[in-house]
Amino acid sequence: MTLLESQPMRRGALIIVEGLDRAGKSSQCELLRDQLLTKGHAVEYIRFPDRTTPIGKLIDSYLRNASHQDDHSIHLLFSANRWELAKHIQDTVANGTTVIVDRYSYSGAVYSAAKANPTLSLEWAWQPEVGLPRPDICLFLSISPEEAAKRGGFGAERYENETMQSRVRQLFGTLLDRQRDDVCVIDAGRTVDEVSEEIVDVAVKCISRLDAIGPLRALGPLEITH
Ligand code: NYM
Ligand code: MG
Repeated sequence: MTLLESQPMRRGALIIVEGLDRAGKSSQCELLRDQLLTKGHAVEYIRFPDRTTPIGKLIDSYLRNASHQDDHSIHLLFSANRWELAKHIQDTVANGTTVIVDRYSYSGAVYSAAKANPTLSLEWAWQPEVGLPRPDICLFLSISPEEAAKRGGFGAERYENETMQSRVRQLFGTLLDRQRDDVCVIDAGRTVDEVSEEIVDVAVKCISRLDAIGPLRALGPLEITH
């Protein structure tokens, strides 16, 4: 038996980082990537929305208030933007590379449902996510409204206002409760280093559990809690 045959390739992990605007997601994703690389893991870092694709460009224009879209229509574009990378994520993970994703289906469902459009419920919003690669772990960076306020004013993009953010916070709570198994809530109100240390620790533990988890799974329908 050759060395290759005796040591089958281990897959990478799919690690999602979620949270409100200003929770520090992007900085923490970059720190996590650097730490995992230092530890010898192969890593790729992806952000959603991916504004570089044709669909991503429509989303970018909408977020910058340069264009208008029906709420359902833009919602489905955000989802399509994940579907267009789904195969790439599957292949990358299968080839042994851990994929870190900055925002995913949770942001997708929660931000759209936060618009309080009577025909766009959280359940409706989740539906197009069913079947996408399911994260091995979702790290939710939790920050209080007070701490968020300390981190400076809102940006100029759509959704970056108090009303939306407080609805988003509430809906994240509802959604993450229903997906409890895969979620790890991180107190992101601490120093960058403290937060990073915990995130790296959780990510490394997740990678070491992959044999027990088995192959990459798919997102299922929302659990009914009532
Ligand atoms: N957003 C992001 C959505 O509304 N739906 C989605 O599916 C995703 C991935 O885009 N305010 C919103 C949340 C953010 C905005 O993201 C841009 P970022 O990470 O702030 O660039
Ligand atoms: Mg933002």
